[in-house]
Amino acid sequence: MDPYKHSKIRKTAGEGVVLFGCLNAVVSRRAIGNLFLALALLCHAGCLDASTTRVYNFTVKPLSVTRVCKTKSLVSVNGMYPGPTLYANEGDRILVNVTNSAEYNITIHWHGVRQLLSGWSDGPVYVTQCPLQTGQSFVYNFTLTKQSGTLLWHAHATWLRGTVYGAIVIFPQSGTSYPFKFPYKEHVIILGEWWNANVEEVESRALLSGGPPAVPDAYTINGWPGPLYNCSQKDVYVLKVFPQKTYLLRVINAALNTDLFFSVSKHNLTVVEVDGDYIKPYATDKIVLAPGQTTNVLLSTDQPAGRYYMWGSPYISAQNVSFQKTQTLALLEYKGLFNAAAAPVLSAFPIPNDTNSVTKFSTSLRGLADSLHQASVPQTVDKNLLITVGLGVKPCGENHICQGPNRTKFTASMNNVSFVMPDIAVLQAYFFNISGVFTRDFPDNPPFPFNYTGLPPTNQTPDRGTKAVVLPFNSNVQVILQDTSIQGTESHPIHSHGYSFYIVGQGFGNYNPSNASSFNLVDPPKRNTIAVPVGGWAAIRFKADNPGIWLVHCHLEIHISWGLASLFLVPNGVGPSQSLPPPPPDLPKC
Ligand SMILES: *[C@@H]1O[C@H](CO)[C@@H](O)[C@H](O)[C@H]1NC(C)=O
Ligand SMILES: *[C@@H]1O[C@H](CO)[C@@H](O)[C@H](O)[C@H]1NC(C)=O
Ligand SMILES: *[C@@H]1O[C@H](CO)[C@@H](O)[C@H](O)[C@H]1NC(C)=O
Ligand SMILES: *[C@@H]1O[C@H](CO)[C@@H](O)[C@H](O)[C@H]1NC(C)=O
Ligand SMILES: *[C@@H]1O[C@H](CO)[C@@H](O)[C@H](O)[C@H]1NC(C)=O
Ligand SMILES: *[C@@H]1O[C@H](CO)[C@@H](O)[C@H](O)[C@H]1NC(C)=O
Ligand SMILES: *[C@@H]1O[C@H](CO)[C@@H](O)[C@H](O)[C@H]1NC(C)=O
Ligand SMILES: *[C@@H]1O[C@H](CO)[C@@H](O)[C@H](O)[C@H]1NC(C)=O
Ligand SMILES: *[C@@H]1O[C@H](CO)[C@@H](O)[C@H](O)[C@H]1NC(C)=O
Ligand SMILES: *[C@@H]1O[C@H](CO)[C@@H](O)[C@H](O)[C@H]1NC(C)=O
Ligand SMILES: *[C@@H]1O[C@H](CO)[C@@H](O)[C@H](O)[C@H]1NC(C)=O
Ligand SMILES: *[C@@H]1O[C@H](CO)[C@@H](O)[C@H](O)[C@H]1NC(C)=O
Ligand SMILES: [Cu+2]
Repeated sequence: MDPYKHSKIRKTAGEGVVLFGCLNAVVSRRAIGNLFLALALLCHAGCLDASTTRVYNFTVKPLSVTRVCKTKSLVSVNGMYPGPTLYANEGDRILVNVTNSAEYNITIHWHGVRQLLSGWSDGPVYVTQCPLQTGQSFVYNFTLTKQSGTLLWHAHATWLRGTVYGAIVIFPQSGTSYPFKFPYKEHVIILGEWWNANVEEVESRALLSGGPPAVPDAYTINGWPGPLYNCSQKDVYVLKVFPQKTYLLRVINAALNTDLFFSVSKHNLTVVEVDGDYIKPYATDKIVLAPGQTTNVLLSTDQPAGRYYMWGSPYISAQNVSFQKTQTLALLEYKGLFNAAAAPVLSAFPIPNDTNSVTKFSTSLRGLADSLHQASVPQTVDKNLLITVGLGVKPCGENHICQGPNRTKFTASMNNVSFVMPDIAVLQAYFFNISGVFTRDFPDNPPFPFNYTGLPPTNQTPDRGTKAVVLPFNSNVQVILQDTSIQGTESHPIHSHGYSFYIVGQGFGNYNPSNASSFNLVDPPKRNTIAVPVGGWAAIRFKADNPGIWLVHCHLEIHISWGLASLFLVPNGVGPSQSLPPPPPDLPKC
């Protein structure tokens, strides 16, 4: 089917694609004059037709793009940057035929999709599948079970997700609606990074030198950097709005290595959903998203007619690191009379290390947890893990010029194990009993306890391996994620594949078992990516009801390159409804 058939799309010069959103018949009647009225009438309670399978073709191919005075060829999907949006209703099956017509090995990950019993379609390279090599196709096949809101898809091989990314928009199940005021229109806002260099080279140069990676040349909103950058006066995403309406913005952070604040000058944002799960409405002047996080906000166009800048600004939690200190701007432009010669309104940016704002935001989120959207927070724990997340160093090796600390190379680890990417997919090794690819001895606790956020240990070189921790089927799992001060504390956005989890607690310093008494087991937010507080900890809980091999990793791309990753192995339960089926016949081979 045509992915946009039942959505209202407008193309504007220099703007890419704007979704005119999820209108139901009632709303659209008020929008008489809307060119798309006829289409809107087709969509009653949901936005899409009643079919329950949605088919997409993704062709991965080069695209020539010019930004900030630089023209380059980047890897795209279907010649779009950002890539196409996937639209579906909750409960639908999605089939995406991905064909690789680029020169790189690639996979696509459907970030935040639970992949219940469909682990073969998850996407992380050499974890659930071997890559699609040039010329190969693979049909990703999964359902969107009990999730609605905004997620994203992105490449999951090397650093290709720097340009290969797009939104996943999941409307409420047919016949149901949002648990908040029905928006007049809705739009996808994807924050990203632009690199003048080829992102693959940025990665390989960093890994060769062992030092920190180059910083991006710009941040972007829907692929556009905005007027603060050179050659970019016209490269601005423009969102035109009517006054006195409520808009739903689906905000996504697709940056490789940067947490970003997002705000709309002079407007409050009411957060209603994060990472594909509803939360209690929370009003704020700015939101913050780590890479991989998504946030739906309502925006009321209640200010005087005019032009207001929306912006993305970096949140940098690590000390003494270089970063891109600029901001990406986009325009919110009211329909109506105003002085078009006046400069658009621009509110003040936060300081880059504004951890106070980040803490206020993240600790204010509460799961919706009403009678229709009940929370199922595990009240008891069967499997308890304490996992340190942090950096480290490794020896330079001979004949190298190493640019890490003290002429070493940077590395990173979880529980002192730096993840080694195998060359056969772990899920295949698991399913077909191929030995020598991974082991099941990832430790439940740090092997040598130390003052994690105090003075770092002198030996900062972790162990290496492809190690999984086994989570018994249907067990209630609690993981305390603990930042370390090794090579500096930093907020690591930890993402789990195959599971969303409840964030039951967080704090600064070292986790203390007495902290469990103040966990929120009533209405915690549910996410797939938790930004562990810098120099602190976060506690997450979930039920291990999805058999398979699941990558859990830092979503700062340089950190996963350095090994900040591990594997959850969840064995089958009883019978086919609790077991991972065999791989699809077209799964790429190594
Ligand atoms: C996908 O591509 C196939 C050809 O490979 C074509 O027959 C089909 O119509 C396309 N489907 C969509 C939804 O574009
Ligand atoms: C996927 O798309 C490719 C390229 O168009 C095509 O050759 C292949 O037959 C398609 N696969 C399926 C299952 O439709
Ligand atoms: C998708 O997966 C479902 C469930 O395993 C299966 O029944 C169906 O045949 C698959 N569809 C395609 C096109 O592979
Ligand atoms: C614009 O270009 C100048 C000259 O090359 C450079 O010094 C400056 O950093 C650039 N500004 C941005 C925001 O990239
Ligand atoms: C935004 O919210 C704050 C706190 O609730 C309030 O003081 C302020 O007036 C609001 N601003 C706008 C523009 O609504
Ligand atoms: C933020 O950075 C500035 C400049 O480096 C520093 O002076 C300040 O103490 C930092 N603030 C916090 C909250 O870390
Ligand atoms: C570099 O090595 C010296 C001497 O061993 C040590 O004191 C210092 O902390 C090291 N620096 C870093 C950044 O690891
Ligand atoms: C793998 O080993 C398990 C346990 O020994 C066995 O039940 C299963 O059939 C084996 N799978 C394959 C594909 O050989
Ligand atoms: C850990 O280090 C911090 C920071 O130096 C210090 O305040 C704290 O007392 C130390 N904790 C223990 C148990 O030594
Ligand atoms: C990490 O593992 C290495 C290798 O076994 C060991 O030398 C080092 O002391 C360990 N460090 C910590 C903090 O556990
Ligand atoms: C965690 O427990 C420690 C020790 O009792 C306490 O100092 C700290 O405030 C607690 N943190 C949170 C977030 O509850
Ligand atoms: C592409 O993938 C194949 C199969 O895993 C592998 O043999 C090959 O080395 C990969 N190529 C590159 C450039 O990584
Ligand atoms: Cu990290």
